[in-house]
Amino acid sequence: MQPQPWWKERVVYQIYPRSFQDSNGDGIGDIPGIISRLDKLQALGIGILWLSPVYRSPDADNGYDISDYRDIDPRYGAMADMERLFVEAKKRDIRIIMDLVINHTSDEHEWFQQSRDKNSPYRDYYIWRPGKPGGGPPNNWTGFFMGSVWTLDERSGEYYLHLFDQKQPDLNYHNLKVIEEAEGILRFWLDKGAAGFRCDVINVLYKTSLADGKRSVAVRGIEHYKSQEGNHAILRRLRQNVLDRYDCFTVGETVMVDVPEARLLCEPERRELDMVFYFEHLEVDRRVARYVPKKFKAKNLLRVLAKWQKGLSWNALYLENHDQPRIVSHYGDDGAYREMSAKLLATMEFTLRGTPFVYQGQELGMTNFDFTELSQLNDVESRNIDALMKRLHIPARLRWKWIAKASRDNARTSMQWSDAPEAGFTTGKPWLGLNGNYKSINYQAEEADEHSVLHYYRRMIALRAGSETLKYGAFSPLKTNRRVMVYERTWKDERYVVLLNFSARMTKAAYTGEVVVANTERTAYGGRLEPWEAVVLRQTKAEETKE
Ligand code: ISL
Ligand code: CA
Repeated sequence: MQPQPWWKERVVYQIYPRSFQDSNGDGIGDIPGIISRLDKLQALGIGILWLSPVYRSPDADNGYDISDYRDIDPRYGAMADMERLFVEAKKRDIRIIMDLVINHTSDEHEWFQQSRDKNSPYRDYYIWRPGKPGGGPPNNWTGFFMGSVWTLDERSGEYYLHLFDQKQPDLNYHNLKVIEEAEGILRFWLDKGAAGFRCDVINVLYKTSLADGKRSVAVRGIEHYKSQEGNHAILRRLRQNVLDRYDCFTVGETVMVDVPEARLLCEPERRELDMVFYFEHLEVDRRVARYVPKKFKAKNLLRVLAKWQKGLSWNALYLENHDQPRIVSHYGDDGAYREMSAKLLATMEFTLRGTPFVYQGQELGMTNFDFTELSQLNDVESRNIDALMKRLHIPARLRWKWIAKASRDNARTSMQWSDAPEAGFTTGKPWLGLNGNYKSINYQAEEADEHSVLHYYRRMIALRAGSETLKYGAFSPLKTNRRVMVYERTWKDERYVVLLNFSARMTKAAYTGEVVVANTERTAYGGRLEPWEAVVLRQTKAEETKE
């Protein structure tokens, strides 16, 4: 086999800086805090860090609204701290990728402030339009955080477009200057030592037309800007002019993509992105977007996983991030089987083909928050959804039930380091809140217990690192039903069979082989899976499988 790029060999760890480690008692995690925990990340075995935004920001969407791309927000530290982080990470053979948020800026960015003046050269950096002749916004589009995408700016009497919050105006990618600015931002961080980018909502940059959108419950108008040819051209240009000149990679967050669309965005011969985050595998138990639930079935999950495993030559594997509920509360059982199911989900993630991403706390089996009312939440999306559902006359109890399950704040509570006050995250008061279960679920306790979820993650990371079959072997689904999924990975003479029981019932699954890893103490497999058991069997060509 040809030597493979380093970003296929390594595991990525996502840090949401504001909730990871506070170093100065203001209740907000920061860069010195991250540096103080690097040894622990190295011990976990990860080789790449992805930092959610640490740039200067007024914080309307927790840093995804940037007011200066070349500066660190004082809440997180100074540029000198960031430079020290690059150096300290490098010492531990950890590379860092930055979050690239270039679909929109903050409304407090200098460009937007200038842009409010009709005669400014910056006017054309954003998308300004007069209202409809009879009054009202220029078209009928609705955004990702609900409501119209247009906000009227009193100063110039025109509307500006924002697919997200009104404090996140979209840049105008019909303007070459904007593309050049983006190139400058990429170069700036690559020159500082970044090893690549996670590219925020990167398939909606280019708005082909501003015509009215088709009827739709959510994001009306998306057919005019999702994965357009103009967007592909921009990605190719960024690649040619900048990215190809550095040893780096990109993973694009691509919204509402199917396999054919994703292939156009990340198949190697296209020379656009290196991988994409899609969402379909996290939505098999949802009806409308993320908020209306439906029953989980293992076979639906395997069908989606298989489609993407077969459809793309390389996957970005993830089960959690800062926008998703905790996976153990989502597809696992965060009660009696928390540890078992967290380990089962780890087994699944690390035995699929692609680059695995672990979100902070996932390696501890951290659960959804235990908040009891909306006022404890901070997330702009949760608040807007609640308001929308209220207008639809959905009763308060049901609204809260749905939001509590799906809110983005589930993943944003403080990292649980120890059983000390505030879980060792801060000596002050955390900006969001701390899960009451931190006394038992925390890094320190799990470090001391060799049967913990943390130790299991270490084991899975090491197992993948040492196995060509797990990294590069072909994937095929073998068998599935409501509760169980079985798939194989094959490479040369070796075959791994992965058996996962997503239920509290004992289940039969007749396969043979030597046990490579299991989330139980077993050393041999006899054809029956315990509740929430995960087993990986290894066979070589000589042996026969019986089904
Ligand atoms: O979070 C979502 C589902 O609830 C998505 O709709 C999300 O808004 C979308 O995936 C885009 O996410 C990214 O860009 C947003 C930011 O709020 C998210 O945190 C970020 O991951 C705007 O920059
Ligand atoms: Ca701090």
